Order: sequence, then C-alpha cells, then structure tokens
Amino acid sequence: MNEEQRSLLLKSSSRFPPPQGVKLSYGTAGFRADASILESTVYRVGILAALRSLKTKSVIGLMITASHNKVSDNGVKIADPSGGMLTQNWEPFADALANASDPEDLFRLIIEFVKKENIHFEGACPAEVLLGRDTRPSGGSLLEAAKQGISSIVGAIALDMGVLTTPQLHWIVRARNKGMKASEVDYFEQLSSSFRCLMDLIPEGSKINEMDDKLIVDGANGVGGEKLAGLKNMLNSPVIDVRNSGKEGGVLNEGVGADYVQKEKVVPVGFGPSDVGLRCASLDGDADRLVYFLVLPKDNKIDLVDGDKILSLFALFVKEQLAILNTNGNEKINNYYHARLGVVQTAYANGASTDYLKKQDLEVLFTPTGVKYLHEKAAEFDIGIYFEANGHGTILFSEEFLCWLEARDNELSSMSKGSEQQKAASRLLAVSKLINQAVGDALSGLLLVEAILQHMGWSIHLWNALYQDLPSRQLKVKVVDRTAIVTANAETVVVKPPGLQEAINAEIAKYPQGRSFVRPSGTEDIIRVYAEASTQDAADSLGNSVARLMDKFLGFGSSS
Ligand code: NG1
Ligand code: ZN
Repeated sequence: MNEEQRSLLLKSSSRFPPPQGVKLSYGTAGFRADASILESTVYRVGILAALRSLKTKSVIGLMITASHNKVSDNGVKIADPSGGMLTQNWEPFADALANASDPEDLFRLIIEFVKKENIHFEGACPAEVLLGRDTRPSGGSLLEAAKQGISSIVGAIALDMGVLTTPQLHWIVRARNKGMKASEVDYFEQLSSSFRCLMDLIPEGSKINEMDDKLIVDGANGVGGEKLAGLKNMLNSPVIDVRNSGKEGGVLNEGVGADYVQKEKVVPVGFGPSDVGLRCASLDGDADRLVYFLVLPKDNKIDLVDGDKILSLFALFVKEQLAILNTNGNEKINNYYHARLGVVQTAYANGASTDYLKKQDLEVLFTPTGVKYLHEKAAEFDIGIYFEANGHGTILFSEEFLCWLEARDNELSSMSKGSEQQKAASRLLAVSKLINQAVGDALSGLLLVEAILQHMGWSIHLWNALYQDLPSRQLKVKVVDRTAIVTANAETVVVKPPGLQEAINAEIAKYPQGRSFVRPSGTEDIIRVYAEASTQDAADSLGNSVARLMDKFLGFGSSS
C-alpha cells in the first residue's frame, strides 16, 4: 500500500469516529442499529465493499436498509458478485472493521487483511460498488458515508443506483457481473415479460372468477409499494390495488408490512371489513419478504398464508411441470433429465407444512435461521426452493439444468410446438427468469404466486386449504447475555447452558403435537422462543413456560 493510500484512509476515517460503548455485529443480515449511530459503520462497510470488489475483480453491491425494523433504525449489507450475501469468510473482518476504535486501529486491520487476502491495489481493474437504499429518511446521509468509505480506496468507483428494493440491488449486481443488461428498467422488463409468458401458457379452462382477479397489496409504507405501482403498469392482470405505498403519510413498518402481519396475525393499517374474503398480500420495508393473508370478519384477525405456503405452492407447481416434462402420455421419455428438486426450511416452518411437503414426496431439508444458510443449501439442487416462514425465499436453478432446459425447449419447439412437454419446458424457463436468482424478492415472488394461482385455477381459499397450520406462538425474551445460548441441529436443540434442553423437553411433553425451540436472535438483542401445539391456548402456554425457563436459566428479563 503506497503513501497516498495510507494518508487517504487515515484522513477520511478520522471524520467517522465509531460510536462509544457499542459493539456492532454483522449478524444474519448485515449491521443494524439506530440510524443515528451508523455513519461510521456504513463508512467502514464502504471500505470493505471496495476491497471485496478488488479481491473478486467484480462489481459489489452495498445496500442501506433496516428491512422490517422501525423507521428510526437503519442498516447496511453487502451483495457479493453472484448477487448473494457477503461470503461468510469476510464476516469476521466486517465485525473487526466496524468495531475498530480509531483510525490507526482501522488502518492496521486493513493492512493485515489485505495482506492475508492478497488483495492488489494497483490492479488493472478498479473497484466498483453499486449503492442502493430504501426509503428511510436517514438513507441519504448514510449513503454519503458509504461513498466516502468507497472513495478512500484509491481509484474505487461508487455508483448511486438510488432508492431500490434490496432484491433489485442484488439482481442488478448479479446481472452486471454476468455481463447482462442490468438497469432497474431491465429488471422490470424481465419480470413483466416472464410473467406474461407464464400467463400465456395457462391451461385453457383454468380461469378463476372475476373477484379472484383482484389483489390488494400492503406496501409497508416502504420502497416495495412504490416499485410495485410502476411494475403493475407493465402487466394486464391481475388488478393490483397498492395500499400503504408510503405516499399516504403512513410510517414505514408501523402497523403495516409482512413482519407485522406474520408475527401479530392481524390486519395491517388500511385494511378492514370491506376486504373480507379478498386476496391480500403484504411486503416488508425493503420488499424481500412476502406473505399473503385473508381478512376475517371479526376482530381485525387474519388467516395468514405465509412463506411456508408460498413454498408449498411453488413446490407443487415445479414438481408438476417436471413430471409433464419427463413423460409423454403414460410413458417416460428418452430425453430425460433427472432434475433433483429440494425444498429448504428452518425450524420456524410450521410443522404442518413440513408434513405436507414430505407427503408430496419432496426432499425437505433444514438449516439454521438466516437466508445465507437456506440459499447455500438450496443451491445444491438442480431446482432448490427455500423459504422462511416470514416470507423470505426464492427458487434457485442450477446452470447445468437451465442449459439442458433451454436446449430441450428449443428442441421441443421445433418438433412439437404447443405440446404439453414444450409448454412445461417454457413454463420452467419463465419461472427461472421471473423469480430472483440472487435473493428472496417479494415482487417477483408475488408475480409467481399470481401466475400459479391462475394456472391452477385456485382462489386464495383453495390455496390456503392445502393444509392447516398448527397453532404457534413466538415470543421475545430479553436476557443478560443472549450468547449464553448455544444451539445445534439447525437450532432445534440447546447444547448450552446445560440442563436447559431437558427442561424444555419436559414442557413440550405436556402438550399434544408440542414443539418448541429457542435461539439467540441474529438481528436483535433478545432470545426468540417458538412454540407450536394442537391448540392456540396450548401453543401460548408452552411458549410462556419456555420463556420463563429463559429467565430461570439466563437471568431476569421480560417476555413480550
Ligand atoms: P433473527 O433476528 O436472527 O431471528 C430475523 C428473522 C430471520 C431473517 C433475519 C434477517 C425470524 C424469526 N427471524 O432474524 O428469519 O429474516 O431476521 O432479516 O423471522
Ligand atoms: Zn426485508
């Protein structure tokens, strides 16, 4: 590293002192905190993004968002060259960088890391970082901090992409690195054209009635509502009514949004008795989560159609198309590709969904919470479908399978255009273009749900009736030190502190179909308790008993 670089880093970092007495952690989804203390962190993540770009000789994304969290929070995370999350190997460096106490300390860490990773500053290819942010008011000043961080690496370029959903930025980064067209307009064009392709391939006779053509979407007063409003103009159907778009004066994620709807199981602000029975959906603040719901006639309650049910719908459709592709009438065909289809869930998946998926003969796997783990597992399949119950998920297609599928689609188009097999091949190709291959994306997920419902001729009621969720309860418990809990087996078993798992087991044994687990949150300073049982009262009671065990084993706090 030359003298110019050294003095640039030391000088710019002195303008971004870290907050005192705060320990920051990259966690499961980047850094998150009250926006007022984040400038230094975002500046430092800017440096990291530029270094990552130098290391990978690729374009890197930096997204400023705190997703479903309150409007006064903000956060920052990195999109790797593939459009996926930052490689886990770099997370310890991110933590160290964010917590470095002064410019000298920061500089020393960078020097050591650059050496270890063999990063060259004078390479032919300058660092390039694409910046995106959600609609939070703090986004503008944090974006400036990110730019300062990036430009403290000599020659690095920061490109402000403006206000985007998180999945849009990931999509753009992926497309740029694949040499494809990669603007926001290209994103919208790809989504809308593959959606129209799926709609054109809907089997005759599976038209659903007019009332079911309407979809009402809660945009969480965030970026998703605004983007959906643009996207819907490129589609002929369904009729999409966007509420809580952020333009009506509501507050981001306050009484609205996918997280609120999923966790509280009540209607979001702006929905009410006149929506009973209609198909409704909710996005989170940065539009990487999607849940559907039905408004019930009483008490602002809803019937939640969560990520597990979206996963089930996708898995059924993909399985059906694969079956059509691989048979001709009753006979198996010669040009056959045994595509491995897998579905990936976490312990938060409702037990009824897992039972249902297994009964459909699907291979179901579990990973710890955190999209990066699910994504990695799903990528092991030819078609890997993953979803968290909270509505974050997507479908990944392997390059090898896509290559075969394209060739097969061409072959079938010339031999037997319009045959069932050819249509199945075209549908799967359209799905691979519609659904975001980089991360879970509420907008592309929503269009795929809509296309599949039309294809099946299903109302939301029929979809919801695939299986009935077991009643569940989630609680948060504040404890002295959440890291005192150590888990194993995809977070289903506590290994530390000793005796806690036995105590949880004893509670579970009291309830028919009881299941409960606890884990430290990766995004909040709390322990999460999950409980499931045959009735809501039983699930509540099991959850409360396990929450009390947290107090007993980990020191006093308060459950909520
Ligand atoms: P934590 O706080 O680690 O539980 C939450 C979600 C995750 C994931 C991350 C990132 C639940 C129970 N947990 O993580 O699934 O979405 O946020 O946003 O919903
Ligand atoms: Zn989100």
